Parts: sequence; C-alpha cells; structure tokens
Amino acid sequence: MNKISLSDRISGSLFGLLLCDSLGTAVECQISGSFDPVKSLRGGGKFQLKPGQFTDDGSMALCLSIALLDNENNIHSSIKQMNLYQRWYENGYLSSNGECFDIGITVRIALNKFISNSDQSETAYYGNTSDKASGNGSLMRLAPIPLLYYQDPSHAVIEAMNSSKTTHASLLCLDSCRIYTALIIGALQGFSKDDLLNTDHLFVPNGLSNDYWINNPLDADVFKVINGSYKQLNPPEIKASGFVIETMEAALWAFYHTNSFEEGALKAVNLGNDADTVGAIYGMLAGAFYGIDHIPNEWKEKCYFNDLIQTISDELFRQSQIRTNVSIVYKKILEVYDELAKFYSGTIKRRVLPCPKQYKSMEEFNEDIQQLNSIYENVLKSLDEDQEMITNDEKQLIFNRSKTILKQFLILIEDDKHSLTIKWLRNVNPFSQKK
Ligand SMILES: *[C@@H]1O[C@H](CO)[C@@H](O)[C@H](O)[C@H]1NC(C)=O
Ligand SMILES: *[C@@H]1O[C@H](CO)[C@@H](O)[C@H](O)[C@H]1NC(C)=O
Ligand SMILES: *[C@@H]1O[C@H](CO)[C@@H](O)[C@H](O)[C@H]1NC(C)=O
Ligand SMILES: *[C@@H]1O[C@H](CO)[C@@H](O)[C@H](O)[C@H]1NC(C)=O
Ligand SMILES: *[C@@H]1O[C@H](CO)[C@@H](O)[C@H](O)[C@H]1NC(C)=O
Ligand SMILES: CC(=O)N[C@H]1CO[C@H](CO)[C@@H](O)[C@@H]1O
Repeated sequence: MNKISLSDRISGSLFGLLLCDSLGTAVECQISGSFDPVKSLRGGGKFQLKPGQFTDDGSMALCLSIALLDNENNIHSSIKQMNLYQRWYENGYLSSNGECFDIGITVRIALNKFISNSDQSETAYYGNTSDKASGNGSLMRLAPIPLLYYQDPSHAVIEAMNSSKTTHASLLCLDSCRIYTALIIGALQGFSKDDLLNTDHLFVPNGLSNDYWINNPLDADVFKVINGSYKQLNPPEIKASGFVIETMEAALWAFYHTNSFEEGALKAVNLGNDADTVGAIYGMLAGAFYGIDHIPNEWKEKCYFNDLIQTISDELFRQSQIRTNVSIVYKKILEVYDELAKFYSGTIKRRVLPCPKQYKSMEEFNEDIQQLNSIYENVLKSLDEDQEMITNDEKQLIFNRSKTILKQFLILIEDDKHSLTIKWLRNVNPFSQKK
C-alpha cells in the first residue's frame, strides 16, 4: 500500500465512522438475510433517512470531537462532552437531519441524570457501572480520542475510559474502548493487519510500554475477542447486537476477513441488527487503516455536512500535532454551523414539533429562509473586519465551506417540507414559486 499521510488516516477514520453508520442504518433492526444486501449508501431504514445521513453514532462522535477540541474554557472534558450530547438530545445539534431521532437507553438515562443534576462543577461521569449495562454507545463514538491523542497512547487510553464513563462505565465498556483506542492508534502509525490483529501478543502501539497489557489486563470477555474469537467464528455466532463485546467482535470480524474499506464496510452492515453501530465501529478503524482515499468518493460526496466534518477532521489533525488555540478556519466555520443550527432547530424545526405552528403562507416561509441567509451573512461579515489575522486562502476556504453548510440546511428544509407545510400547502411546492 502507498504511504498514507496522517491527515488522510484521520479523516479516513472520522468519515469511515460516519459513512458506515449511514450505510448501516438502511438495515438497522433487520434480520440478516431478510433484506436486499446493502451495496452502497441508500438511506431508508427504520428512520427513513436520505443516503448519507448518519445516526446517533455519528452525531455523538462529532459532539465528542468538538468537546475535545474546545480548549477555551477550563471546565472538565467530561462536562463539555455532556453539554454537547445534551444539545444533540434536546435540539438535534450535529444531527444529520436536525433532530435527535434515536438515542440508546443507557445514554438517555445518563443524560437525564446529568440534566437534572445541578452540580456540574467537577466531572460528569453518569455511566452505569453494571456489566449488564454494557451497550455499544461509548465505543461507537470513540474515534476522536485516538485521533487527537495518538502521540501519547498512555494518555489516550485514559481519556478513552474517561469519555466512556460519561455514559457507559462498566468494565466491559471501558476495556473495549481501551483496546480499540490502541488499535486505532496502531492503524494511524501504519501497522499491518498482521500486527494489529496478532493474537500471540496483544498489540501495543508505539509509545505505550510493552508490558502495558500485562500490567493493565483486559477483562476476560474483552480479551476473548481480542485474542481472536472473530477469526474463528462466523454468523450466526458473529452477531451485530447492541452488546459492546459482540459489536466489537463483529466489527473486527469484518475488518479481518476483507481487503478493502468498502468490502469490509458492506460485510459489517449486512449483518443487519445494530448494523449502523457495527458499521461505525468498523469504519473508524478501517478508515484509519486504509485512509480517506480508499473510501469511495461517491460516499464522501453524499455524506451530510461533509464540509463541516472535513473541517473538524482537519482540526483534529492540527491539534494532534501540537495542542494550540483552534484555527480561525475551524472557529469561523463552526460558528456558521452553530448559528444556522440554532435558527433551524429553534425556529424552523419548531414548526413540526408537537403542537405545530406550521407555515401559514408562502411569505412566512420565505421570511424564515431570508433570515437564515442573513444569519449566515452576518457571521461571515466579521471576516472582513479582522483582515490581518487571516490569509486569502483561509478566507476562501471559510466562504466555500460555509456556503455548503448553508446549502445543507436548505436541503434539510426541503427534505422536511412535507411536515413543515402539511396542513395547508398541500399543492404548493415552497421551492418553486408558482404564481
Ligand atoms: C444499571 O444497570 C442495571 C442493568 O441494566 C440496572 O439493573 C440498574 O438498575 C442500573 N443502575 C442504575 C443506578 O441505573
Ligand atoms: C481521567 O481519569 C483519571 C482516572 O480516573 C483521572 O485521574 C484523570 O484526572 C481523568 N482525566 C481527565 C482529563 O478527565
Ligand atoms: C489466546 O489464543 C491462543 C491461540 O488461539 C491460545 O493458545 C491462548 O491460550 C489464548 N490465550 C488465552 C489467555 O486464552
Ligand atoms: C490563544 O488565544 C488566547 C486568547 O484568545 C491568546 O491570548 C493567546 O495569545 C493565543 N495563543 C496563541 C499561541 O496564539
Ligand atoms: C473555493 O471555491 C472556488 C470556486 O469553487 C474554488 O475555485 C477555490 O479553489 C476554492 N478555494 C478554496 C480555498 O477552497
Ligand atoms: C444495547 C445498546 O446500548 N445498544 C445501542 C447500540 O447502539 C445503537 C446506536 O445506533 C443504540 O441505538 C443502541 O441502543
């Protein structure tokens, strides 16, 4: 394989997670063999998504990325995470369709505790510690941890556990996150599959001490998987269930038995059941291993909010090299997203919430669209004011990417026009202004 740059591996991992999540949602909750096999992004499924829309796995991974990249205020990383998960839960922040349409039970319980607990001054570890509460919800969003901290694997494994504890604190979850962090770091470091999946000695990435797994042994059930259960078993023993051990086993099974990103992705999601999550867990490792250029271009182009995601991925790469203030490009593009998302969820989307106040006229609808546009313009206006801090290329990049984010919201509105206007605009298409 050609030499793959680190930034390509990092964006490969983040896009890999999101795209395989999106790939899998088409057959989520369906029994393997009962559906037309997934061959490409096709949307549909339980949530009737569009091709390229991702689910809770993707949204939580993006929330986690942004929480980790935030180095402005001094609150604990676990609280930053929970604040963003809460925004996703309540307002659809970083959701591919602007709402939180699915959430794991364990995550919801932890978030509700966080929301009702007024003391948020220390840490926000609300995960259930029982082994019976070992869902896949913290592993499925893990990627940003190894991507950001790959230079210091011993720190990364601790951060992986800490990030899990916010919602999933069982030993099985913590240990799954720990070993998977080591594997993703190894993939970023360019190790072969033989090395990563070696069962004679558990894989140790560069920078972690050789006796790490001896001094910090894995839980026996996690060890059984890592010691190669996925090499011996096949479906129906390999199951895409919501149990973290089985999800990880299924993802490794798909990674081990295939030779390209795409082949493994299809193998993973065609297990059905928790297909999106097996996909996400497969995709974050395989994407780091194969790099972004080995992910089908057509998939990347369809990914909702891909310019925002590319910006987040660029910043993860930048901050993984040296921790510093976030770049102006990242800051500005995130601000554009934030402002548009606020108006979208607070005003436009509110029209379809219970007790709907749907559009009563074309004028009303157009006013909202106009306001969305002016919010966008206002955020970008300030770019002309701090000219000396920013190069022309950076400015161009901000404009280009911001524009596609605005377009993405307009597409969401179009996707939603039925429910936005269902009551009275039966025969009017708000997008073609008929006389
Ligand atoms: C933790 O999860 C277990 C198993 O699902 C459940 O029985 C228990 O009530 C949970 N504990 C709390 C504090 O929610
Ligand atoms: C992570 O967890 C460890 C062990 O509980 C704790 O000592 C450390 O302060 C935590 N670090 C962060 C950044 O959360
Ligand atoms: C790991 O797997 C190998 C070969 O499959 C086996 O010989 C070894 O006993 C296993 N290790 C443990 C601790 O079970
Ligand atoms: C980071 O930002 C702070 C506050 O905005 C500023 O004071 C500091 O100089 C910046 N540091 C670097 C390295 O740019
Ligand atoms: C911005 O978009 C224009 C037009 O599509 C393109 O020519 C230019 O190279 C882009 N610039 C950057 C920095 O992305
Ligand atoms: C048991 C469990 O927690 N399953 C979760 C696995 O991940 C999906 C995310 O797509 C959740 O919806 C499930 O609840």
